Amino acid sequence: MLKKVEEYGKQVEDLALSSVEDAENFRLRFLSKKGIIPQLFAAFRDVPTEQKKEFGQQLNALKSKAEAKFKDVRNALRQGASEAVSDIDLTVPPFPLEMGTRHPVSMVRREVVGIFERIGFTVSEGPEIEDDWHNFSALNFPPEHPARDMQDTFFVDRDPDFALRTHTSSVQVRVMENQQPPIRTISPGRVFRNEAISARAHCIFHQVEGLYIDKGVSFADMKDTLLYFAHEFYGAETKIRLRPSYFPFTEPSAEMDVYWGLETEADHRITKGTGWLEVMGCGMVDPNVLRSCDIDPEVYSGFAFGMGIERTAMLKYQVQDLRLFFENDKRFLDQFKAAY
Ligand code: 2NL
Repeated sequence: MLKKVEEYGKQVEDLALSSVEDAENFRLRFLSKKGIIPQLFAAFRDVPTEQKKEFGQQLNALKSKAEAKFKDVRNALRQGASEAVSDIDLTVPPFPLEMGTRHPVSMVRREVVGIFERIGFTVSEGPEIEDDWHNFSALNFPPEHPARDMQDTFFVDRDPDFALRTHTSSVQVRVMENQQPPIRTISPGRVFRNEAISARAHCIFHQVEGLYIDKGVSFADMKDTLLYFAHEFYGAETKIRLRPSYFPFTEPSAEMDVYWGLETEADHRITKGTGWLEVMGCGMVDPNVLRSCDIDPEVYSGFAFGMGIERTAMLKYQVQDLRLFFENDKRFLDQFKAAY
């Protein structure tokens, strides 16, 4: 028996292990449950008592030697492999992806568009750089109207004039030019005005405009459509009122107010003490505008309306400064996770 242990000891020393397979075969042969060394331990019981001490010592030495050799070889092989391939630990779990949120301007735009889509309006879009005709002339702006001034409009080119659109009415002019009534369209988009930036104004903002043209469309149809919108967007109990106003492209024109209430100090501040809040402009499309687009005002009539998205979002989410919508400050945007 002692001889056998000695012989195995020599084998353990002499075996050259140069690959992962060699090391694994070595482990299976000597160290695994049914390997040589456990078998020798099992045979220990039958060794005569006077030999037990020496045999035990030799056996333990063999086991240590085999284990140490296996460990060394494995470590050497591992190190070699990691140097050859990469030291990136592919088992480390990834960083969790941070959930983003929709921008508040997008949330309001989608909600407003959705409300009008449900009553048959389709979405229309158009270019952000417009010619004079689509942005001004077709919309009944007289040649000397102040909105055409350099101070109000960003011009890209002069004679012929091209400018950044100042409203999305230009999109609706394009729809009317390309399609005879009935027309029911909603035009969301980015618009540009040369204004000083403040808490209430920005040179870039977003609008949603709507247009409905058909035979026999009346001011009452407009009021009922806008009341439906107010109930959907501001709440089922919302009261509205229409105040006379002026736009070059509508006649008559009006501002729509919703009743906001006067419960808190903030209500007093934002409604200037009246309880009423202006939320959009509207009116019956001027016959001159229809004529410009080859629609006969003797046959057709219609209404149009427009609202600012940032302004609407400021009311909905109680944002005090319009500039926050353009700064992309994560601390601001993160606050809309709950609204999305
Ligand atoms: C506002 C007011 C308004 C319109 C937009 C419109 C478009 C065509 C013809 C006639 Cl093609 N009108 N749009 C009408 C009235 C008001 O917007 O305060 N917007 C922010």
